[in-house]
Amino acid sequence: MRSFRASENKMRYSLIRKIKNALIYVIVLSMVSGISANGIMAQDGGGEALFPIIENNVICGNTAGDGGGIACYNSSPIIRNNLIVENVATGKYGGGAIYVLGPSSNPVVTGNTVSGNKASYGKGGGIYVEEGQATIVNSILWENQDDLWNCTATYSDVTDLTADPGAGNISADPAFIQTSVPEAPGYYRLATNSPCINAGDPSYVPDIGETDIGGEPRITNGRIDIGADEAPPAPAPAAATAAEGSAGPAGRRHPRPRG
Ligand SMILES: [Ca+2]
Ligand SMILES: [Ca+2]
Repeated sequence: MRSFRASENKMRYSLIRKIKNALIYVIVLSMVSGISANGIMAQDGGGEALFPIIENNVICGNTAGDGGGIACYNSSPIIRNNLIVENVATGKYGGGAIYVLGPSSNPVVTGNTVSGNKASYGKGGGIYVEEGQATIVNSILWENQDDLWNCTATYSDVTDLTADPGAGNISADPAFIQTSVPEAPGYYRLATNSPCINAGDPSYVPDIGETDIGGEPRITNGRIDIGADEAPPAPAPAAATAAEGSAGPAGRRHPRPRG
């Protein structure tokens, strides 16, 4: 996984089609005029650049004016299977994790874990849509300082279901496996008892080559999980089947002692 330092960080998507497997970590940039700098900025670049893919990144600990993690300006990126955690927006709008601006912005946000992000003004510490619209699905929006502002999500795990209703939404502790090290394999992954497992949109079909944050299959056990991490496949029943098989046909596994 590659780390980006602040000096490398003003990536305009007029030049970059995809950003994948990056660790974007602890970038603190002061607010500038207009839209502020941030972890990633997707900006109108024309053609394909309007629809970049931002996937499988760990975007954490960044601070910016609006859009601590990602800002979209008249751009419609696909933002999928990222961890976007513990970022801060200090500006007068919000979007600790994601900030959407510009009337032609229509990002698709799917399979992300968005947690622990903050906004100084208390609105949209998770995702803040100022203009345009965002399609948000299969995502954990948990314990941000206000998960969603001026947008809705479906098949997602939200902190407050009354504030953020949507088809298929749940509100339950995601049961993160927590470590303090962003590079650690367990960082914000799901424990085996997570309610997010197999709770995503049942009709979701991954793109070719799309994986979860760990590079593992995006769908296991027949249905996508909510958030960036897909739980491993359930243990194949082969072992149990073999055990049953060795025990003989049903009904004869517990023969009564004779005699
Ligand atoms: Ca699953
Ligand atoms: Ca996984």
